[in-house]
Amino acid sequence: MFSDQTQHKEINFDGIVGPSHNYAGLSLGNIASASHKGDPSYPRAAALQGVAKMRGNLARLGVQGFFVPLPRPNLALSDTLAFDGSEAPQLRAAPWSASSMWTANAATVSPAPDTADGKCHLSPANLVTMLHRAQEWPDTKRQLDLAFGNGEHFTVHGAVPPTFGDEGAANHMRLCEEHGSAGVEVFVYGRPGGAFPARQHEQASRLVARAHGLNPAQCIFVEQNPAAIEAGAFHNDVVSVANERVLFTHAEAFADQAGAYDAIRAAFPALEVVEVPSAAVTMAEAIRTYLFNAQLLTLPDGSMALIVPEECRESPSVWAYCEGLMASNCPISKVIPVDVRQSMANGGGPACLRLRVVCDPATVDPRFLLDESKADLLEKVISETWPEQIDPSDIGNDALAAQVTAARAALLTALSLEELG
Ligand code: SUG
Repeated sequence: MFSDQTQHKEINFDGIVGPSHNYAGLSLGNIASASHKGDPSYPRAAALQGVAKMRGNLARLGVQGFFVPLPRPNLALSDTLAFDGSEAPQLRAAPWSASSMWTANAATVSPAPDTADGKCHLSPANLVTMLHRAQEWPDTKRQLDLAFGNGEHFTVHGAVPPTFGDEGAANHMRLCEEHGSAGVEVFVYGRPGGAFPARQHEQASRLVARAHGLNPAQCIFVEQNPAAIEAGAFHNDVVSVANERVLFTHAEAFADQAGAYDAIRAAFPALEVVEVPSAAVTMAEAIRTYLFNAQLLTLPDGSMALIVPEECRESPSVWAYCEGLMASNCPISKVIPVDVRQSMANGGGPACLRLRVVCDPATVDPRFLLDESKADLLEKVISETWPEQIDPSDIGNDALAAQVTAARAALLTALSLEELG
């Protein structure tokens, strides 16, 4: 029953950007989404940017996974919303959202070394705070059931009941000596009552921890700084990221910053905090550039690389900080910018685009694992079938619906994943 932990690796499952990617300004509290509302989007370029990011990490790590876009437009949702042409354009856009690309919100994952039954547990996130995201979880679960269908190694749960908002791994961090060893899981929640919604509820996090069979002594529940949510950090992964023993965080990420470090250190004494002071990078600049929405990766030589959005290199304060980091003795020895601008314009950086699963890759359905030839195939299908441009006024149009549906079907056929059709 217990999986061979010596074979465990961290696998990043990136969401392939769907053919309906658009800027409808649907996410209250997400500054990028609001400020790009009404802009034309470029789904083909967006998806190719995502594949290029995956290729880079495949070369760095030797392993990379992906999830396919969910079915859009979601006609069942349009029916439920009783669309008759009189609905507001913003409501009309919800069934078209390509937001499943941000797989950090697909699920919360507790790897086998952390759980009572020695299996990796996954709970799809209910994403109830936003209508366009709340439609995701049943289709996400279908995909998780397939990718992690090996019941000897994985348990895929249902979503948390909708009263409690759950946004998945974006509010979950894991500290450990190395990925295959037992870890401490940190759940970050927001308190409602501010100008913007607190999307992760404490009780959702606690429920997930219980369902996954985590040892209560190895779970830490931390409140996000309400001021960070007000400033536009709608998920914790906009202000913090952890990898192995390192927590890379903004100094204003948590409601009680020192208390959070103390609580984590009590369970995980090896913790190394790399704290970015506000004097070096303001909260506003951290949110604008998504410095913390980075992938913090352990490279095969044991050193760590931070994969950041290109926007970080263009910011004098953020890039000066990154250069200082690379020149210092800190465990993060490389900072590598990637171009995910199409996703960034909707508030999704490199870390939003991936779900981390620690497991033996041999236990995953291989159709969800990338290699160079599959990356070529993805690029071919995307280049041939994804719309080049979508204007917000195209949303709802039958010809676009047909194109988007056919593009996804072509991808499923190419990947032998027709059962997700
Ligand atoms: O839920 N944007 C997403 C971005 C999610 C980022 N994920 C993490 N931080 N892990 C959101 O706000 C934009 C939709 C629109 O406006 O069309 C959107 O849903």
